[in-house]
Amino acid sequence: MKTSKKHPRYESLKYRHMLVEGMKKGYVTQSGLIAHGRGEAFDYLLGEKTIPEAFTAEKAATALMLSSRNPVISVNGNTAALCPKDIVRLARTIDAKIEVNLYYRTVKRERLIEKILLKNGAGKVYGVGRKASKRIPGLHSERAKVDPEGIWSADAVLVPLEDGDRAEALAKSGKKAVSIDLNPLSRTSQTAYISIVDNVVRAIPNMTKIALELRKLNCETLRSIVEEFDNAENLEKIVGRIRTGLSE
Ligand code: PTJ
Repeated sequence: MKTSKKHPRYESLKYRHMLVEGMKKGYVTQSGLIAHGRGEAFDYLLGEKTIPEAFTAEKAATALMLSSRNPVISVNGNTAALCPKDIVRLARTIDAKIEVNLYYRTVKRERLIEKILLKNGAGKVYGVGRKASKRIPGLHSERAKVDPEGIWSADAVLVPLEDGDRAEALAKSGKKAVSIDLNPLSRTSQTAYISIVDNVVRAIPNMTKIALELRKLNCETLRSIVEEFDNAENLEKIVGRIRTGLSE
């Protein structure tokens, strides 16, 4: 379906249609559409823009990824539908690997997402089919399956649109999880090492822009940016912002 660019909700409708297309092609799940609806509701409460707290988290997260030994970006169905090119650009800018990791895992979906990422310029895509031969301990969903060369050996993992359990399991395996989730109260946001409360379509390009600046800095300076960031305090500010916005 074609939507006029003059429509006041053009952007929002465009992203909905991208997800519906992804579902028709078989790589976005029906639950992915429901998850998007929940995200939209929080985005609305946050003004559908990158709030200052989100930008601060994006900066800390970019510094973390840049100062990590083996950073990996995890990609699911929704992310592949919404911003595949931006994911590839970010991966290239911060020198990170890209791994397909799905909650509703099927080899067909993995291969379709791999194809999209390759078409958008990715050199290599991890975690597809038998390559996901390791299991993250303590995680009982299909998300546990990871690539030994990707998430398994990563020290920092960027996880857009999670389902809750993984940030905790990644932390227990000694990895630093960076979440992108519009819900500041979700289990993912509450357990991630750095929680970015922003729409993935804004957060990923923001991180690329930030990375172009930060990658000029040395590792020590990057680490001090990460250390100065207080995730719990940042999340509290975001919840406060929603509360104030509603009472106004
Ligand atoms: O592709 P798969 O099989 O890995 O499945 C992906 C989904 C998204 C279906 C799966 O991870 C899932 O069920 O997720 P949840 O538990 O519904 O959580 C998704 C979270 O992402 C919710 O807290 C939403 O608010 C948030 N969210 C939705 N859309 C966006 C978003 N956050 C950032 N940007 C969005 N565009």
